[in-house]
Amino acid sequence: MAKIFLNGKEFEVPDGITVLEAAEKLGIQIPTLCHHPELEPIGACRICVVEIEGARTLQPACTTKITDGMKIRTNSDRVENAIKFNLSLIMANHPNDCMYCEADQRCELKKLVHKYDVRPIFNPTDLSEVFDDSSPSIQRDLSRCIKCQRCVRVCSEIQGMNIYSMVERGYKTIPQTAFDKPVYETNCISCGQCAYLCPVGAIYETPDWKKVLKLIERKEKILVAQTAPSVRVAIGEEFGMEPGSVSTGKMVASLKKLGFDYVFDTNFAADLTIMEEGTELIGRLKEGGPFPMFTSCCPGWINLLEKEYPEFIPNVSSAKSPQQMMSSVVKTYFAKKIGVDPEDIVMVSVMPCTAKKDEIKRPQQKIKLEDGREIQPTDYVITTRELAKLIKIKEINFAGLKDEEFDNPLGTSTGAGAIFGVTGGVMEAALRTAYEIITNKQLPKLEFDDVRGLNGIKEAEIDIEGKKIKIAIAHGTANVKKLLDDIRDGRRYYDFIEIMACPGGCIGGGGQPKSLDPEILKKRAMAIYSIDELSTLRRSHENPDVQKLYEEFLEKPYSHIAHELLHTHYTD
Ligand code: HC0
Ligand code: SF4
Repeated sequence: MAKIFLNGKEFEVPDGITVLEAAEKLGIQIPTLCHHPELEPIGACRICVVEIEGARTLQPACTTKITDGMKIRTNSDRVENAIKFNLSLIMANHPNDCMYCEADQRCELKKLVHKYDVRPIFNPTDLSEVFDDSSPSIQRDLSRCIKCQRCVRVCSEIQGMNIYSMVERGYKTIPQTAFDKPVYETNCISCGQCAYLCPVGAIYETPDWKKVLKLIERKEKILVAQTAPSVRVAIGEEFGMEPGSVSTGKMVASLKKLGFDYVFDTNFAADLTIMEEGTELIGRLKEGGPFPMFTSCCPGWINLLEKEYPEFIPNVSSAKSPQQMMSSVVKTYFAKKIGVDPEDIVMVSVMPCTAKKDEIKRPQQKIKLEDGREIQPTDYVITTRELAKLIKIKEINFAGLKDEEFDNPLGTSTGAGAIFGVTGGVMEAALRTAYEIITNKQLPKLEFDDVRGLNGIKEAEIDIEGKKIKIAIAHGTANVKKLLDDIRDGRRYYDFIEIMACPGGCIGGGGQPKSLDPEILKKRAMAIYSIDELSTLRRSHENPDVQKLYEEFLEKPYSHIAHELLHTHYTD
């Protein structure tokens, strides 16, 4: 432990931590912009400066390590003036047309500019704008960039993709792609982590909320929504609720209030995915491969597969993701049930993910109707943040809403479907079903502890009737690449692998509410597992509505019609 004096008071703090970490532990706020708990500190923005006795200049709190006896001031006039000055330098090159900016109320810069009452001290410089709307998933308006480099760092440190680097000098410095290519023409996998960490509105999800708002207000078609497993454990954060709150009923109620005619649960389709993917796994186990088999539900992973690891294409499950299974079933089975033309239904998905916006545009995902028309199953994807934006625009009091239930028959789900939203969850759900179908016995314990937790790569060996199945789970694309490289080069072998591109799985998706809480993924994961624990049904094959869907329409897993509607293929 080290003794420090912070703003005149004596404290003991652990050795080796930074001034910023020490202040956070002691409940003293130091403003930051480039800092993020998931990234290595770089001291680029100079907003976290503090006075340290004996040092000639102010020091950045994020990179300065505590030493024994250190005397630190965070509240002097000198510190405040420096923060104001540094903020005004940023504002000299930053537009102040906040009413048009996607970051709106959550902009970290705007909050600090307000707090420190900063006015630009120079005339705004005419920065040649870089506007990139090439991607269906993310847009870039680099006239708003504050050079914090969070996008560059998350894309390289956590995702291992290295799509951006800082180019040009001085105030013209921006994060740019190689050869200034539009981001969609690079190897970008659309994960949206750069947008998730952007403190301002320089990178953001492609704003489909505007189109959805128009749909709601014009109300010309039947509006159907589906909500992904991890939206319900995060959306409350946008409305001041405690991180880790489960807001399923309020989320459904808010969509109904917005004007959706039906709200279905992607968790239902997660159960359906297990029936299809589980059957595929059992088939491969009987036929001897190809192994390893990979899960297919994360579209960021599918983009990585096609762009950088095409040799694994035959290994990936052909099952569509739950999002796409749900929409395919809505526009066929459900449309028939309610007697409407599928093209009179607009299907909107609420997802934690920006890559889902890209997934729905894949031509291989189209479905063929009985009369030969080919249609796109999902029409629009909005992120958790975009749904919150719509709720705020419509002045709906989210926290005060009375819980409502999903509609039927596509609203019932099991705990196995719920855990899809967290790393390891798809694997656990698949094992629960595969084990019981292969052995014809009930699992003595439903929880597979080895596949849980936030370690980047998890592995285990599962014994199913004497047959040992080696499994692995990877999340965060840098970890995923490490695992794939090891498999490709023969350093590791597995039978079944779950891949999620974002850290934590969908709970940490690029479209989730922004958070600087270092424990945020743990809190959201705990909320997901609590949904499973409280469910009466916890195995996908027990879902009565999934069983009914097979009886009435799909016949059996892997049937001809299931193949037509629920499976896809990949291209390099
Ligand atoms: Fe996910 Fe999904 S679990 S990818 O993370 O499989 O986005 O939450 O909706 O489709 O169910 C995201 C989350 C989903 C899908 C499901 C899967
Ligand atoms: Fe990198 Fe993901 Fe952003 Fe693409 S979307 S630039 S892969 S962080």
